[in-house]
Amino acid sequence: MIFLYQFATSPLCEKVRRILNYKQLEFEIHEVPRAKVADYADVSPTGKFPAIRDGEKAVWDSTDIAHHLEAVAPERPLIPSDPRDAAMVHVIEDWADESLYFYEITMRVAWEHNAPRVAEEFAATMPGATAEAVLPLVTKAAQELTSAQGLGRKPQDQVVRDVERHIAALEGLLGDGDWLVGDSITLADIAVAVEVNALEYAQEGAERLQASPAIAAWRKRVAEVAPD
Ligand SMILES: N[C@@H](CCC(=O)N[C@@H](CS)C(=O)NCC(=O)O)C(=O)O
Repeated sequence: MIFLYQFATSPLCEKVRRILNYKQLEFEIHEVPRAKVADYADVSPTGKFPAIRDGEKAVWDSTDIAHHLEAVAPERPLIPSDPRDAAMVHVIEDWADESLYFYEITMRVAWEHNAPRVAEEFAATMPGATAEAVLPLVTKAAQELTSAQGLGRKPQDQVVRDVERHIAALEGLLGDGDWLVGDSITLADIAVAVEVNALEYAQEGAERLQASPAIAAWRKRVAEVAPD
């Protein structure tokens, strides 16, 4: 049995759930209380989640988890055997995890006009907490994170223009194909789809995504093949 340690509201944790489901692996979810992260240092010494425990082995970081699962459950592959395709999957996954991730955190959680849309979901992971009490805390944490990273210091209209370029790039990558790399689902599709799912919580993200039937159809394909 695999144990997944997660924050339910994290797209990177959604990424791991979808990988596990695509690979048809049994797993049990353990929601990490945000105030007790230090108690989980044995599964995630960085204090970041997702992390998994698979038997004796603990693996943290969604990319390392994806590669671990690919090694132990190669039957339904998500990383292509062709080296160029594998390289492309790696680059696209990194774009999702290290760039798109900060756009979604900025727009979905750090921007005060969008944050109320996610307050209920954050509160649901914190026993006894109300959405009203949770909202200022998660927004402040996201503002500090994105300010330190840099995106949080950009004017909002510039961030939206960046996201428009990212959405156009995603449409360009898809072209007339069904998947981002090759002719079957890969880790790249899952990594990008979870960030797009999170971007949709932001009003500006939802408006731009509504204008793209190709992205909508691709998200539906990902959700069918790799469900949450
Ligand atoms: N590169 C890591 C990033 C994980 C990450 O940043 N997780 C966030 C939730 S989405 C987290 O644990 N944040 C808490 C913190 O930074 O203290 C991965 O892909 O797993």
